[in-house]
Amino acid sequence: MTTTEQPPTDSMRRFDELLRADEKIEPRDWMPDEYRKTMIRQIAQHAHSEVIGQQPEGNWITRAPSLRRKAILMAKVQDEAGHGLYLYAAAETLGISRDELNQLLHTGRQKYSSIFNYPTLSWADIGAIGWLVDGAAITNQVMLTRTSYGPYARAMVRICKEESFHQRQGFEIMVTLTRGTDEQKAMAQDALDRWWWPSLAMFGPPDADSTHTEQSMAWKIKLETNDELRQKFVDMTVPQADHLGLRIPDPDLVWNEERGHYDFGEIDWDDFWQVVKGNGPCNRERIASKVRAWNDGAWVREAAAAHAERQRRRAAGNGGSNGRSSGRDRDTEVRR
Ligand code: FAQ
Repeated sequence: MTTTEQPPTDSMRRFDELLRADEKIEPRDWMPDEYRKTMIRQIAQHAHSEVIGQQPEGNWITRAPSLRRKAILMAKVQDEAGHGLYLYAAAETLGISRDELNQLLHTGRQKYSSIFNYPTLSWADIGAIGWLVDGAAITNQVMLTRTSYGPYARAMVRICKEESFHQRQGFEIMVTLTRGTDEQKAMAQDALDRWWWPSLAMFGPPDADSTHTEQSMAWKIKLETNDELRQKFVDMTVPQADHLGLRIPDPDLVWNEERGHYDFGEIDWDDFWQVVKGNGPCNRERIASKVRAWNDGAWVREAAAAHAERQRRRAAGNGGSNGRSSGRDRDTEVRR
């Protein structure tokens, strides 16, 4: 039972039944207001992360060390924009518009992931982001392919496929650097030193301090807790660091035979909360760039809306037309 405070209505019973049967909640289904709010918060935060997450890597597109690396990085950054768009579309099915979501982000009323507030200081950071940040993102998102809200779960399936390509391209950069000159190896180690702890913090606060985990688990939004996912990520990543010949910057990291997992040191949660509150090294810069891009893009949104409106009017005036233009109409359109 997920809604214990009032006597259950038929709608609540149906919602609970869907969850119990591991079926998806769809936009047409009744859902408790708090479920809707939680979904909007999480999906929006996720969408904003994908969009803001373009900035640290976008910073290296002009400085990628070869044409091949540049083409791959551009494709990756474009993928992140696409993920943001699927996710905004999923959030819109809950009755909030993309404009509103952007306003909430720009005015600090919605969050994005802490990880994107750290600077990318060297090319090795692009390897470390793909390997660690995308690696952490997939660990969390594989779980979310089975989350209870249908549009979010379906968006996650496609996103995970692309994230796993991103993770591999990052790892491949790290392989190349660690097999290179001493200077390149040092760059790779330095990137791991700086990105390791923020990547572990990405999973959110420890379970004991997590505000939403208990309710989100009851609603099957989350199927694993922050600490369980963090452990999974550490267990997966330590052998990869060994393969690269890199040292994880944690003196307490040790295999625990009894638990069948790695033990690891304490995360600096004060640093995490400072970053979440807006005081990380790049928070101000990230939001300022986002707002600038949004304002600069106003004319594109206006032109697209005017074009859609003209298409709609034309289709409406077109008697029995199904609203789709023929190839010939499209040709005429382009010439005008
Ligand atoms: N950063 O009660 P919980 C990517 C907040 S995508 C900032 O545990 P919850 C792809 C949380 O909102 C990365 N804030 O929260 C990519 C809450 O505050 P509120 C993004 C955080 O929701 C790769 C408070 O702390 N992925 O990287 C963070 O149950 C490379 C208490 O926390 C997603 O968003 C944080 N790290 O669990 C793109 C996945 N953690 O709202 C470009 C979807 C927690 O009450 C390049 N999201 N907070 O004021 C989730 O799975 C969950 O929302 C968690 C947090 C697990 C992040």
